[in-house]
Amino acid sequence: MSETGKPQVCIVMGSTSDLPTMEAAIDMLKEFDIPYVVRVLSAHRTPNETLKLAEEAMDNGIRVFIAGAGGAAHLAASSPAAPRCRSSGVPMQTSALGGLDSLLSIVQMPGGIPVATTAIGKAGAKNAAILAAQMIGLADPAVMQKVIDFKKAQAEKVLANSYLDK
Ligand code: RP5
Repeated sequence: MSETGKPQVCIVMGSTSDLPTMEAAIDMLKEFDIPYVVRVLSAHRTPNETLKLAEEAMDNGIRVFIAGAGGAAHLAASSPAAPRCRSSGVPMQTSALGGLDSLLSIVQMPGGIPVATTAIGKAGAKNAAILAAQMIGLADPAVMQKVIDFKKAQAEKVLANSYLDK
């Protein structure tokens, strides 16, 4: 938990249709006890409100954006307009092109617009939250310990089923 208890991560998605995917990020932030806010805003449909969210983010205690968007997914570039925040983009799986459209539009940011692009879909949403925890954990040992514990438990689960020839 942050010292102030204020949200440190902003999960933003372009549409409510992205929520089933982005719940994987919400679940991970809950596991790490990282306070968060969730907003639905679109870089294309609500550009002014999206920019306002980015502008106000730092003053509101936000350190990391996780932006989920599909198709021509500009949202991950809009949210990090807040210069002191870090941003991950989660490409949504789309019915038209399977998410390759989302992936390429998020990963191919022009120079000067850093966005950490994750895998397509739920795995990407989960990884964006773990990445956020690792970033926050650099200045918060309690969060970093939770990430370490998570990874240890994950490894133990794999190793518990490692010998299939018994
Ligand atoms: C994007 O357009 C959203 O992130 C969503 O993935 C996609 C489709 O949105 P809807 O038409 O389902 O609202 O902005």
